[in-house]
Amino acid sequence: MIIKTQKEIPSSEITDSAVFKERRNLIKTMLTAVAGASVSGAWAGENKIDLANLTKGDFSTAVFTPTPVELVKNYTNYYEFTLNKEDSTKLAQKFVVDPWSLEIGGEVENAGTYHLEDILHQQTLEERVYRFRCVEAWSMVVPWVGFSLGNLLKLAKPLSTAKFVKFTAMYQPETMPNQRNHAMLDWPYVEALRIDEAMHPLTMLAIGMYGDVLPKQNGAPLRLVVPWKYGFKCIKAVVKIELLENAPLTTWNKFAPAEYGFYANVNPTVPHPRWSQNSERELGSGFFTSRRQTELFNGYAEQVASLYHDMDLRYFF
Ligand SMILES: Nc1nc2c(c(=O)[nH]1)N[C@H]1C(S)=C(S)[C@@H](COP(=O)(O)O)O[C@H]1N2
Ligand SMILES: [Mo]
Repeated sequence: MIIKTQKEIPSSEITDSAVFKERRNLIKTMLTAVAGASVSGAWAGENKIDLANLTKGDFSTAVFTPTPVELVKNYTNYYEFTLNKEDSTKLAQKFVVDPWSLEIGGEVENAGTYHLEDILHQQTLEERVYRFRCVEAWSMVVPWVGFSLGNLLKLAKPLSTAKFVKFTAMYQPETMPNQRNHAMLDWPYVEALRIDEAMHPLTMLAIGMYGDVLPKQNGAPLRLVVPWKYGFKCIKAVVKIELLENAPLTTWNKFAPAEYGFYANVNPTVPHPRWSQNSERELGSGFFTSRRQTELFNGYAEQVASLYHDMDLRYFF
Protein backbone atom coordinates (compact mmCIF):
# COMPACT_ATOMS: atom_id res chain seq x y z
CA MET A 1 0.00 0.00 0.00
CA ILE A 2 1.48 3.28 -1.04
CA ILE A 3 -1.03 5.77 0.28
CA LYS A 4 -2.40 5.55 3.77
CA THR A 5 -5.50 7.59 4.40
CA GLN A 6 -5.99 9.80 7.37
CA LYS A 7 -7.88 7.09 9.18
CA GLU A 8 -4.92 4.76 9.02
CA ILE A 9 -2.28 7.29 9.82
CA PRO A 10 -0.28 6.42 12.89
CA SER A 11 -0.34 8.97 15.63
CA SER A 12 2.92 10.69 16.19
CA GLU A 13 5.25 10.68 19.07
CA ILE A 14 5.12 13.93 20.94
CA THR A 15 8.34 15.87 20.98
CA ASP A 16 8.83 19.23 22.55
CA SER A 17 10.33 22.01 20.56
CA ALA A 18 9.90 25.76 20.58
CA VAL A 19 9.86 26.31 16.84
CA PHE A 20 6.69 26.72 14.84
CA LYS A 21 4.71 25.73 17.83
CA GLU A 22 1.30 26.75 16.72
CA ARG A 23 1.41 25.08 13.35
CA ARG A 24 2.99 22.09 14.96
CA ASN A 25 0.05 21.86 17.32
CA LEU A 26 -2.43 22.23 14.52
CA ILE A 27 -0.72 19.57 12.47
CA LYS A 28 -0.39 17.28 15.42
CA THR A 29 -4.05 17.76 16.15
CA MET A 30 -4.84 16.79 12.61
CA LEU A 31 -2.43 13.90 12.59
CA THR A 32 -3.64 12.52 15.84
CA ALA A 33 -7.32 13.09 15.26
CA VAL A 34 -7.30 9.50 14.16
CA ALA A 35 -6.27 8.23 17.55
CA GLY A 36 -9.88 7.59 18.39
CA ALA A 37 -11.15 11.03 19.22
CA SER A 38 -13.67 12.66 16.96
CA VAL A 39 -12.21 14.22 13.88
CA SER A 40 -14.75 16.91 13.23
CA GLY A 41 -14.00 20.14 14.98
CA ALA A 42 -10.61 18.88 16.02
CA TRP A 43 -8.80 21.48 13.97
CA ALA A 44 -10.41 24.59 15.33
CA GLY A 45 -6.93 25.74 16.35
CA GLU A 46 -6.86 24.76 19.97
CA ASN A 47 -6.05 21.18 20.85
CA LYS A 48 -9.19 19.34 21.69
CA ILE A 49 -7.34 16.09 21.74
CA ASP A 50 -5.08 15.11 24.58
CA LEU A 51 -1.78 15.13 22.79
CA ALA A 52 0.11 13.79 25.74
CA ASN A 53 -1.63 10.45 25.76
CA LEU A 54 -1.37 9.13 22.27
CA THR A 55 -0.09 5.78 21.26
CA LYS A 56 3.26 5.84 19.56
CA GLY A 57 3.05 5.55 15.81
CA ASP A 58 4.42 2.61 13.91
CA PHE A 59 5.05 2.20 10.24
CA SER A 60 4.69 -1.55 10.11
CA THR A 61 2.23 -1.41 7.24
CA ALA A 62 4.69 0.49 5.05
CA VAL A 63 6.11 -1.30 2.02
CA PHE A 64 9.59 0.01 2.76
CA THR A 65 11.38 0.54 6.01
CA PRO A 66 11.84 4.27 6.53
CA THR A 67 15.39 5.56 6.62
CA PRO A 68 16.39 6.56 10.18
CA VAL A 69 15.07 10.10 10.67
CA GLU A 70 18.38 11.47 11.92
CA LEU A 71 19.98 10.63 8.57
CA VAL A 72 17.17 12.30 6.62
CA LYS A 73 17.43 15.41 8.78
CA ASN A 74 21.18 15.75 8.63
CA TYR A 75 21.98 15.02 4.99
CA THR A 76 20.05 17.50 2.91
CA ASN A 77 20.33 19.41 -0.35
CA TYR A 78 19.30 23.02 0.16
CA TYR A 79 21.33 25.23 -2.13
CA GLU A 80 19.78 28.49 -0.94
CA PHE A 81 21.76 27.90 2.25
CA THR A 82 24.80 25.88 1.24
CA LEU A 83 26.03 23.22 -1.14
CA ASN A 84 27.14 21.19 1.86
CA LYS A 85 24.68 18.48 2.88
CA GLU A 86 25.74 18.52 6.52
CA ASP A 87 25.67 22.29 7.05
CA SER A 88 22.15 23.06 5.89
CA THR A 89 20.66 21.64 9.09
CA LYS A 90 22.19 24.40 11.15
CA LEU A 91 22.01 27.20 8.58
CA ALA A 92 18.34 26.64 7.78
CA GLN A 93 17.22 27.22 11.37
CA LYS A 94 17.19 31.00 10.74
CA PHE A 95 14.68 30.56 7.93
CA VAL A 96 11.35 32.21 8.78
CA VAL A 97 8.37 29.95 8.06
CA ASP A 98 5.67 31.69 10.07
CA PRO A 99 3.36 33.12 8.83
CA TRP A 100 3.27 31.35 5.48
CA SER A 101 1.00 32.00 2.52
CA LEU A 102 0.61 30.12 -0.70
CA GLU A 103 -0.38 31.94 -3.86
CA ILE A 104 -2.27 29.98 -6.53
CA GLY A 105 -2.73 31.66 -9.88
CA GLY A 106 -2.39 31.62 -13.63
CA GLU A 107 -4.82 29.64 -15.77
CA VAL A 108 -7.37 28.98 -13.03
CA GLU A 109 -10.89 30.12 -12.25
CA ASN A 110 -10.17 30.66 -8.55
CA ALA A 111 -6.88 32.45 -8.09
CA GLY A 112 -5.99 33.45 -4.57
CA THR A 113 -3.50 33.67 -1.76
CA TYR A 114 -4.13 31.49 1.27
CA HIS A 115 -2.69 31.06 4.71
CA LEU A 116 -1.14 27.64 4.94
CA GLU A 117 -3.29 26.89 7.98
CA ASP A 118 -6.46 27.55 5.98
CA ILE A 119 -5.32 25.15 3.29
CA LEU A 120 -4.58 22.49 5.89
CA HIS A 121 -8.07 22.89 7.33
CA GLN A 122 -9.47 21.92 3.95
CA GLN A 123 -7.19 19.05 3.04
CA THR A 124 -7.10 15.47 4.20
CA LEU A 125 -3.67 14.80 5.58
CA GLU A 126 -2.15 11.42 4.79
CA GLU A 127 1.02 9.63 5.55
CA ARG A 128 2.79 8.21 2.54
CA VAL A 129 5.95 6.18 2.70
CA TYR A 130 7.82 6.89 -0.51
CA ARG A 131 11.16 6.01 -1.94
CA PHE A 132 13.20 9.12 -2.72
CA ARG A 133 16.00 9.08 -5.31
CA CYS A 134 18.41 11.98 -5.73
CA VAL A 135 19.96 12.54 -9.15
CA GLU A 136 23.34 12.17 -7.39
CA ALA A 137 22.61 8.43 -7.01
CA TRP A 138 21.72 8.18 -3.34
CA SER A 139 18.30 7.24 -2.03
CA MET A 140 16.17 7.01 1.07
CA VAL A 141 12.68 6.03 2.23
CA VAL A 142 10.64 8.79 3.87
CA PRO A 143 7.25 8.68 5.60
CA TRP A 144 5.90 12.02 4.41
CA VAL A 145 2.83 13.72 5.83
CA GLY A 146 0.81 15.84 3.47
CA PHE A 147 -1.99 15.92 0.94
CA SER A 148 -2.62 15.36 -2.75
CA LEU A 149 -1.53 18.29 -4.88
CA GLY A 150 -4.35 17.37 -7.26
CA ASN A 151 -6.96 17.95 -4.54
CA LEU A 152 -5.66 21.45 -4.00
CA LEU A 153 -5.48 22.22 -7.72
CA LYS A 154 -9.05 21.05 -8.22
CA LEU A 155 -10.22 23.70 -5.75
CA ALA A 156 -8.47 26.33 -7.87
CA LYS A 157 -10.37 25.03 -10.94
CA PRO A 158 -7.77 24.83 -13.70
CA LEU A 159 -8.89 26.18 -17.09
CA SER A 160 -8.53 24.00 -20.17
CA THR A 161 -5.55 26.16 -21.15
CA ALA A 162 -3.59 24.99 -18.08
CA LYS A 163 -0.97 22.53 -19.35
CA PHE A 164 1.87 22.99 -16.85
CA VAL A 165 2.19 23.73 -13.14
CA LYS A 166 5.02 25.94 -11.98
CA PHE A 167 6.26 26.02 -8.38
CA THR A 168 8.28 28.87 -6.90
CA ALA A 169 10.23 28.62 -3.67
CA MET A 170 10.65 31.34 -1.08
CA TYR A 171 12.97 34.26 -1.75
CA GLN A 172 14.34 35.22 1.65
CA PRO A 173 17.86 36.58 1.13
CA GLU A 174 18.08 37.78 4.75
CA THR A 175 18.28 34.17 5.87
CA MET A 176 19.47 32.42 2.71
CA PRO A 177 23.18 33.13 2.12
CA ASN A 178 23.35 31.94 -1.48
CA GLN A 179 20.42 34.15 -2.46
CA ARG A 180 22.10 37.10 -0.76
CA ASN A 181 25.34 36.38 -2.60
CA HIS A 182 23.70 35.57 -5.94
CA ALA A 183 25.57 32.30 -5.78
CA MET A 184 25.24 29.07 -7.69
CA LEU A 185 21.71 29.21 -9.17
CA ASP A 186 19.12 31.74 -10.26
CA TRP A 187 16.88 32.50 -7.31
CA PRO A 188 14.23 31.82 -6.34
CA TYR A 189 14.32 28.09 -7.06
CA VAL A 190 11.67 27.10 -9.59
CA GLU A 191 10.29 23.72 -10.60
CA ALA A 192 7.42 22.55 -12.79
CA LEU A 193 5.36 19.54 -13.79
CA ARG A 194 3.05 18.77 -16.64
CA ILE A 195 -0.55 19.13 -15.47
CA ASP A 196 -1.23 15.39 -15.64
CA GLU A 197 1.86 14.74 -13.51
CA ALA A 198 0.70 17.35 -11.03
CA MET A 199 -2.79 15.82 -10.86
CA HIS A 200 -1.47 12.28 -10.44
CA PRO A 201 -2.57 10.82 -7.09
CA LEU A 202 1.02 10.00 -6.08
CA THR A 203 2.05 13.67 -6.27
CA MET A 204 1.82 15.38 -2.92
CA LEU A 205 2.56 18.54 -1.03
CA ALA A 206 4.25 17.57 2.22
CA ILE A 207 4.03 19.52 5.45
CA GLY A 208 5.58 16.89 7.65
CA MET A 209 7.63 13.73 7.87
CA TYR A 210 8.00 10.97 10.44
CA GLY A 211 4.77 12.09 12.11
CA ASP A 212 6.02 15.61 12.81
CA VAL A 213 6.24 18.92 10.99
CA LEU A 214 8.93 19.20 8.34
CA PRO A 215 12.30 20.27 9.68
CA LYS A 216 13.36 23.54 8.09
CA GLN A 217 16.25 21.91 6.26
CA ASN A 218 13.86 19.41 4.68
CA GLY A 219 11.65 22.08 3.17
CA ALA A 220 9.36 23.48 5.86
CA PRO A 221 6.67 24.44 5.86
CA LEU A 222 5.57 23.09 2.47
CA ARG A 223 7.36 21.08 -0.20
CA LEU A 224 6.55 19.13 -3.28
CA VAL A 225 7.07 15.35 -3.34
CA VAL A 226 6.99 13.47 -6.67
CA PRO A 227 8.32 10.00 -5.90
CA TRP A 228 9.04 8.80 -9.45
CA LYS A 229 11.27 11.77 -10.28
CA TYR A 230 14.75 12.78 -9.19
CA GLY A 231 14.85 14.68 -5.93
CA PHE A 232 15.58 18.09 -7.43
CA LYS A 233 11.99 18.20 -8.72
CA CYS A 234 10.79 18.08 -5.09
CA ILE A 235 11.05 21.81 -4.48
CA LYS A 236 11.18 23.00 -0.88
CA ALA A 237 9.55 26.03 0.74
CA VAL A 238 6.89 26.53 -1.93
CA VAL A 239 5.22 29.97 -1.91
CA LYS A 240 3.60 30.08 -5.33
CA ILE A 241 1.84 27.65 -7.69
CA GLU A 242 0.98 28.86 -11.18
CA LEU A 243 -0.92 27.01 -13.85
CA LEU A 244 0.48 27.84 -17.26
CA GLU A 245 -0.13 27.19 -20.90
CA ASN A 246 3.56 26.72 -21.71
CA ALA A 247 6.38 24.95 -19.92
CA PRO A 248 8.35 27.40 -17.78
CA LEU A 249 12.12 27.29 -17.41
CA THR A 250 13.08 25.38 -14.30
CA THR A 251 16.11 26.04 -12.14
CA TRP A 252 18.30 22.99 -12.76
CA ASN A 253 17.22 22.50 -16.35
CA LYS A 254 18.22 26.08 -17.08
CA PHE A 255 21.51 25.69 -15.21
CA ALA A 256 22.62 22.56 -17.12
CA PRO A 257 20.07 21.33 -19.65
CA ALA A 258 22.17 18.40 -20.80
CA GLU A 259 22.40 17.10 -17.23
CA TYR A 260 19.01 17.87 -15.70
CA GLY A 261 16.01 17.32 -17.94
CA PHE A 262 12.60 18.85 -17.44
CA TYR A 263 11.08 15.43 -16.80
CA ALA A 264 13.80 14.00 -14.57
CA ASN A 265 11.99 10.69 -14.30
CA VAL A 266 14.14 8.17 -12.47
CA ASN A 267 15.55 5.92 -15.19
CA PRO A 268 18.47 3.51 -14.72
CA THR A 269 19.02 3.27 -18.48
CA VAL A 270 19.62 6.99 -19.02
CA PRO A 271 22.95 7.89 -17.40
CA HIS A 272 23.73 11.35 -16.15
CA PRO A 273 26.52 12.64 -18.45
CA ARG A 274 28.97 12.36 -15.57
CA TRP A 275 27.82 9.17 -13.81
CA SER A 276 25.65 6.08 -14.16
CA GLN A 277 22.10 6.07 -12.84
CA ASN A 278 22.00 2.29 -12.77
CA SER A 279 22.32 1.92 -9.01
CA GLU A 280 22.04 3.98 -5.86
CA ARG A 281 23.55 4.20 -2.40
CA GLU A 282 20.86 3.90 0.24
CA LEU A 283 21.28 6.36 3.11
CA GLY A 284 22.24 4.39 6.17
CA SER A 285 23.62 1.42 4.30
CA GLY A 286 26.96 0.17 5.53
CA PHE A 287 30.26 0.51 3.76
CA PHE A 288 30.16 -3.11 2.61
CA THR A 289 26.48 -3.15 1.76
CA SER A 290 25.84 -3.53 -1.93
CA ARG A 291 24.22 -0.71 -3.82
CA ARG A 292 20.55 -0.89 -4.65
CA GLN A 293 19.54 -1.41 -8.25
CA THR A 294 17.72 1.74 -9.43
CA GLU A 295 14.25 1.06 -10.79
CA LEU A 296 12.47 2.70 -13.72
CA PHE A 297 10.28 5.49 -12.33
CA ASN A 298 11.88 4.74 -8.97
CA GLY A 299 9.67 1.67 -8.62
CA TYR A 300 6.41 3.48 -9.43
CA ALA A 301 6.14 2.35 -13.07
CA GLU A 302 2.87 0.57 -12.47
CA GLN A 303 1.32 3.83 -11.34
CA VAL A 304 2.91 6.34 -13.72
CA ALA A 305 4.29 4.66 -16.87
CA SER A 306 1.06 5.38 -18.75
CA LEU A 307 1.74 9.12 -18.43
CA TYR A 308 4.65 8.65 -20.83
CA HIS A 309 3.38 5.92 -23.15
CA ASP A 310 3.92 8.03 -26.27
CA MET A 311 7.35 9.36 -25.34
CA ASP A 312 10.84 8.04 -25.98
CA LEU A 313 12.37 8.38 -22.51
CA ARG A 314 15.90 8.58 -23.91
CA TYR A 315 15.09 11.97 -25.40
CA PHE A 316 12.53 13.21 -22.90
CA PHE A 317 14.73 12.69 -19.88
N1 LIG B 1 14.13 25.16 -2.66
C1 LIG B 1 14.92 24.07 -2.85
N2 LIG B 1 14.32 22.87 -3.02
C2 LIG B 1 15.08 21.77 -3.22
C3 LIG B 1 16.50 21.85 -3.29
C4 LIG B 1 17.09 23.12 -3.09
O1 LIG B 1 18.32 23.30 -3.12
N3 LIG B 1 16.26 24.21 -2.87
N4 LIG B 1 17.25 20.72 -3.53
C5 LIG B 1 16.57 19.61 -4.21
C6 LIG B 1 17.34 18.39 -4.24
S1 LIG B 1 18.66 18.32 -5.32
C7 LIG B 1 17.02 17.29 -3.51
S2 LIG B 1 17.83 15.83 -3.68
C8 LIG B 1 15.95 17.36 -2.50
C9 LIG B 1 16.53 16.98 -1.17
O2 LIG B 1 15.54 16.87 -0.19
P1 LIG B 1 16.02 16.61 1.31
O3 LIG B 1 17.12 17.57 1.58
O4 LIG B 1 14.83 16.83 2.17
O5 LIG B 1 16.52 15.21 1.36
O6 LIG B 1 15.37 18.66 -2.39
C10 LIG B 1 15.19 19.33 -3.61
N5 LIG B 1 14.47 20.56 -3.37
MO1 LIG C 1 19.19 16.04 -5.54
